[in-house]
This record gives sequence, structure tokens and C-alpha cells, in this order.
Amino acid sequence: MTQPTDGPHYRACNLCEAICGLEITVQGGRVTDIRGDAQDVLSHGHICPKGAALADLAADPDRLKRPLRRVGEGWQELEWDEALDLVAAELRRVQAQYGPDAVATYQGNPSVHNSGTLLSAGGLLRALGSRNRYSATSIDQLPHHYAAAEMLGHPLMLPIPDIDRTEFFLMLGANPLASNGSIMTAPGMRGRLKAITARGGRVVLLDPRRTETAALASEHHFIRPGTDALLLLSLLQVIFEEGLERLESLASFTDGLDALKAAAAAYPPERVAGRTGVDAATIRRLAREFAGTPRAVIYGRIGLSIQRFGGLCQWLLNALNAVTGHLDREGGAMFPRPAFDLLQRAQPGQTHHGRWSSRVRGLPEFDGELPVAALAEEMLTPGEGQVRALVTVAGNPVLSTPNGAQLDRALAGLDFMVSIDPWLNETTRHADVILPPAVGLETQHYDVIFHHFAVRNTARINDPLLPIGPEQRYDWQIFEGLRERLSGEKGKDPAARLDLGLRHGPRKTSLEELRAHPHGVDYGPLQPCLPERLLTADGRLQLAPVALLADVARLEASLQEPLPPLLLIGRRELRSNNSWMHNVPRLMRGPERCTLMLTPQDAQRFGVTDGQPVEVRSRVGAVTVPVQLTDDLMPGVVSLPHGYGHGRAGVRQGVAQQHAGVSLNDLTDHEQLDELTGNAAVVGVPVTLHPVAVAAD
Ligand SMILES: Nc1nc2c(c(=O)[nH]1)N[C@H]1C(S)=C(S)[C@@H](COP(=O)(O)OP(=O)(O)OC[C@H]3O[C@@H](n4cnc5c(=O)[nH]c(N)nc54)[C@H](O)[C@@H]3O)O[C@H]1N2
Ligand SMILES: Nc1nc2c(c(=O)[nH]1)N[C@H]1C(S)=C(S)[C@@H](COP(=O)(O)OP(=O)(O)OC[C@H]3O[C@@H](n4cnc5c(=O)[nH]c(N)nc54)[C@H](O)[C@@H]3O)O[C@H]1N2
Ligand code: SF4
Ligand SMILES: [Mo]
Repeated sequence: MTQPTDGPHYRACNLCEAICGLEITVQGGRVTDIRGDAQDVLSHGHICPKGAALADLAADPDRLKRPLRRVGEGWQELEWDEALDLVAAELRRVQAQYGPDAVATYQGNPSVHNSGTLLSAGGLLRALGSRNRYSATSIDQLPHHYAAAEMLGHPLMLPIPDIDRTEFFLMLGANPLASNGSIMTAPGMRGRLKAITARGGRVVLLDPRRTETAALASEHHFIRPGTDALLLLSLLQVIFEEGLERLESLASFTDGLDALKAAAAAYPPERVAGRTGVDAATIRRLAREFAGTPRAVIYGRIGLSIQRFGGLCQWLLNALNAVTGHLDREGGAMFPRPAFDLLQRAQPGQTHHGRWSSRVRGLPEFDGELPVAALAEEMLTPGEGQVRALVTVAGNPVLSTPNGAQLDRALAGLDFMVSIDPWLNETTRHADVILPPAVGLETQHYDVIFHHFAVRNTARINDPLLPIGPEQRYDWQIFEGLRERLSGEKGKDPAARLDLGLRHGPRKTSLEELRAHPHGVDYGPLQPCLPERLLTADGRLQLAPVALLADVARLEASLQEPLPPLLLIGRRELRSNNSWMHNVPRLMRGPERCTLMLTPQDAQRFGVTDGQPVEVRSRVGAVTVPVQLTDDLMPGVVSLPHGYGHGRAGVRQGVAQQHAGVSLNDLTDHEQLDELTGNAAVVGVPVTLHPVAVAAD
């Protein structure tokens, strides 16, 4: 590929789930401007500060382009063939000595934002044949997959809020004004939320913090972290008690209504008000409004997933939408039908769970993966089956997984580690070899995953804008190169697979046809599709799956536990992307962002003051961080952003290191899980605060 031609170029941003269309101006072969593409069929011109920084990522002087091998305390550059040969030989050596499971893999978030990575990583994983597969899924959306598999028959049958047609949007544990929306691909959330109220509808938010999104909502209520499942059961209780349920046409293919009713009966609002912090009258009113509005939807995102009852929460959200006639209905929760459809060839009753377990704690597999909260102990606990080597792909688990400091220590003791990642960060600094792929504007990308989560059916292909040098490789070339060396199987170009999937998909399109539409193709709003697309073994919608019903007992038991005096939650900010965009100078301007938010009441209780450093302690660790007083938080709750902690030795990201901050996951506890799904529970961590004496000089 040569330098891009001068003039405008169109492609989508691949940094977050909003997949905004961009208009990128090139002059003299260089990117001179990035703005929102007003003609994009999904984003209509929306952009955030990160999209405008996409070219900075490719130009970052700290970004790696050639393979590196660790030599003592330093690094030496390798040629690609030499590097791939070395990595394959080392992985084979460890597997020959200790068995296939001795090599673990961890796939991080950008794996799903780069179709070359997404479509090719599987070949490498199969070639390795290890059961020690981990990813960011189990500290993210695993409970959504679990509930979808149990109720609808496939982990990817995820109901998506039909936000553009709803009149009542009841939202919990999401902050789309910072995150730009998740499991709800809807670029321009500010405009879409405002449109709801402009057409006479309402937006209601329950969140322990009065967030950027709360500022736009019709009403916001504090809710105590980790108690959402109680509130959701209580909404159901009111709906059933008052006879507000109306399954309508879902009734002919739905099972479990009576069992659901029986489970909810024990949770009237008066019983959960104290624990949740939401008063009973409000719960009753919200239940009536939600059930009584013809076009309404309830949605809960990461605050509901990364807690101890994540599986229950996602089940109850789906159940609430179903029993009020809001599932698979306009303005409710609906199912997208993307041009490249991962569900097209899915067979009914093919979900996988618990086929094997982790060695140390016996945690069950889900869809081929083990919970990431178990990764460090699998490395640190000696014995047969111990993990001795690790492959990381597009991930930074030292900062992003619970008790990251423990994992940090575990990585230091591995026999061999390889990281497929463009930066030398807190995780990849432990690698023996780093294989850096091309990034962002250099890659070809089609949003295989996010069209499955989109509030409207659209498609677009994003061809590479910037050329790569002879010293660079794409992710897929790295995977295919390793796979070929490990298994002898010849690699495939993911573009050919994309094209095939598009041709045989529900839209019968092709890469060529998508290329003719630089602003994307619009297939229209979401359409009802049940019961035809149900993938349960018996073709019926399950409102009360056995495992989920049984898990209510664990929630009930939690009511006996005393409430800790202070609970820690995380937060996201517009100009960050998990742990990895802190090296872009234009995104790091302004006041310090890695602060501990707490209320003035709690500050007084713990004897700390605004701006002062405080030591935050949890069961597993301690960090020292400046305090930021705010009234926008529920008393008894403190908040720290996730993705910081760049002060570790050996990191090579100059700007990020100047804004090092501390890692939230040095406080989160690998033993706190949603025991049902295996997802990490990192919100609602009990902590204590300890004033730090400031040196006199
Ligand atoms: N306490 C707490 N912990 C959390 C969360 C939370 O809310 N609270 N959120 C969780 C969630 S939702 C997620 S998704 C995880 C994220 O966890 P991870 O995925 O482990 O972490 P990221 O910070 O997204 O790291 C992305 C890595 O990918 C690299 N990268 C970027 N682009 C590419 C590419 O195209 N190819 C390759 N090979 N590498 C690339 C970056 O350099 C970086 O090292 O964190 C989770 N951890
Ligand atoms: N700018 C930016 N955008 C991002 C990311 C990023 O790091 N930065 N990360 C991307 C990723 S990987 C993901 S998964 C998405 C996540 O997208 P969102 O789910 O929108 O994520 P957050 O902004 O973390 O919002 C979670 C909210 O849950 C609240 N919360 C915490 N605990 C609880 C609880 O127990 N109950 C309730 N009801 N609420 C709770 C928090 O206060 C917070 O406001 O964002 C994506 N987009
Ligand atoms: S909202 Fe997400 S997809 Fe859109 S420009 Fe920002 S980072 Fe990119
Ligand atoms: Mo995520």
C-alpha cells in the first residue's frame, strides 16, 4: 500500500463500541484532520476526543513496530521470521515438557475492535490446544452471555435497547456519556437520550454516582453497589402483585412465568429499600411506569455485570423486558440482524458451560474460557498442570484484572511469555518476546461484534488508510505465522473470510458492495424475530432457568451480611480507553483524573480533606491517591477510575508515566466473584481510608 491520496477518506473509529464514522483529511500524504462523518448512516457526524486522536496512536514515538526480545534488563530487536520461530519453539518446548494446558492465553478488549485479530486469533488458540484460555470477558460482559444462553439459547442472543423508539429508558450501572454506550452500539448517546425526553419520554438512571449521564436523565437515584438484583426482583414483585404483566404474543413460546413469580414474591419494595438505598415508593412507581409505558426498556451494563450477582442481574433485566411485553418489540429490547451474522449457523441447544474447571479453585469454564480471576493462582500454585507460559493478545491484565499486583508477581515467574501488543506496558514488560502489530488507521476492519449490538442494522467496511512499513505486520499475520509454525496449517487472510460471511449472510452483500458505500449501508431499524430466532433446545424462551433460580438463595443469604462502611466502585472517563490511551498528549491535558472521589460526610468520618493524598486499603492491597470531594456520590461509596497505575518499572510510555496514577485493580479482590458465572466482582469492594501525613518540606 502506498501513501493515502490527498482529500477526504471515510472509515469508522475502532476504539469503542460506538463505531463512529470519521471523515479523515489527508494532505501531503499525512492525516491533517479527523472529524465525525456527517453522512455516516449510524453515527451522523458524532465523534469524541478519542476518535480525533486516532492518528496520534499510529504516530506515537513509543509505539513498537519491530519484534523485541528481552536480553537481561534490556530489549533487542529481532526480524519477524526469527521472532516467530523463537516464539513457536518456546511454546512448543513448554507444552512438550508440561502438557498443552501449561500455556495460557489472555485476550484483551481490542481483540474485538480489530476484525483481523478477532477472525484470526482462534486459529492460534486451536493450534495451542490449551484449556487455560482467559479473556477480559470474565471481568466484563460474561453475565450477559450467561443469561442469554440460559434464556434464549445462545451467548450472543443479546437483547439491545431500541433507544431511538423508546419512550421510557430505565438504565442501571451504565454511563454512556463517558463510555459512549456498551452492548448498545449507538453513537451520539447525548443526542439519542435527549431525543427521548424531547418526544415526551423519560430516562431514569440508577447509579451509586450522579454521573455525566445522570445530568441528562429525567431522574436519577443512588443505589448501593451490588444490590441491583434485589431491586430488579422487587420491580418484578410489584408487577406481578399488581397484575401488570402482559407477555402478549410471547406467551405461546415462553416457560417459567410461575416460577419467576414465586421467586420475586419474597422481595416487596419495603424489604429491599434499606439494602438498596432506593425507597419503596420510588421502586413501586418505577415498576408501574415501566410496565405501563407501551414502548419501554430496562437496560443494565457494566455496573451490573462486574458485581457479585451479575448473572442474576442480567437474567432479571431480560425477564423484566419479557414479562412487560417489551422484549422483541419496537422501543423495547430487540435483536439486531447484522450482515456478517455469527449466529447464522448456530444450532439450537449448543451452549457450553462447565465442561472443565480451573485446577486450583475449580471454577467452571464458560464457552471455552476460564474466569480471569483465576489466572494468577494457576501460575503461582505449584503442581501438575501449573501454568508456565502465557500468550497475551491486546490486553493489559496487570491493570485490568482483579488483584493485578498478584498477577504482576505471577508474570515475573513464568518460564516464557509472549505479548502481541503495540506497546511496552505494565503487562508486556514481563514478556520475553513482544510481537507488535499495526494499529487503528493502518488496519482493515469490519465490526463483526458491534453490529450484533447495534441499535440499527447497518454495515460498513474500513480499509486501511495508512500504509505499514516493511518492518511491520498486521495482527492476523502474526497469528497465522505462529499457527503455521505450531500446527503446519496454512494461514488464511481474514478478508476472504469476511467476504464469504457477508455473501452468505442475511444481507447477501460483499466487501465489494460495502466499499461502494463509504458512509455505510443502512438496513433499517431492528425487527421483531421471535420465536424464529430462539436457539434454546426446545425452541422456547426460558424465563426461569434452573441455575438462575437457584442462585437467588445466594442473594438471599447476602442479606445477612453486615454492610461494610465504605464500598469502592470504578469509573470511566471520556478521554480514556481502559488502560491504554494515556500516552496521547492531547487526551491527557487538564487536571489530574486519577483521584478518589468521596463525599464530604465520608471525608469527615475518615479524617481526610480535599486534594490530600489518602491511603486506600482493601483485603488484598493498598494504594495512595489524592482525594476529590464531591456530592455526586452516594454516601458510603468511593470511586476510583480504572486503567491507571503506569508507574511500574520498565513501562515505555513517556506521557502515560507522567500521569501514572494508581491501579484500581490493586485493590479489587480475585476471590470476589459472581459465583454463578465466574465473572469477577470488582464493584462494591470493602475498603478503608487512612490519611497520609504530607512531608513538611
Ligand atoms: N476494576 C475494574 N476493572 C476492569 C473494568 C472495570 O470497569 N473496573 N473494566 C473491565 C473491562 S469492561 C474491560 S474490557 C477490561 C479491559 O482489559 P484489557 O483488555 O486487558 O485492557 P486494555 O486496557 O483494554 O488493554 C488493551 C491492550 O491492547 C493493546 N492494543 C490496542 N490496539 C491493539 C490492536 O489492534 N492489536 C493488538 N494486538 N493490541 C492492541 C493496547 O496496547 C493494550 O495493551 O478491563 C476490565 N477491568
Ligand atoms: N471513554 C471510555 N469509553 C469506554 C471505555 C473506557 O475505558 N473509556 N471502556 C469501554 C468498555 S471496555 C466498556 S465494557 C464500556 C462500559 O460502558 P458502561 O457500562 O457505560 O461503563 P461505565 O462508564 O464504567 O459505567 C458504569 C456505571 O456503573 C456504576 N456502578 C458501579 N457499581 C454499580 C452497581 O453496583 N450498581 C449500579 N446500578 N451501578 C453501578 C458506575 O458508577 C458507573 O457510572 O465502556 C467502553 N467505552
Ligand atoms: S465514541 Fe468511540 S467510536 Fe466514536 S469517536 Fe469516540 S472512541 Fe471512537
Ligand atoms: Mo469492556
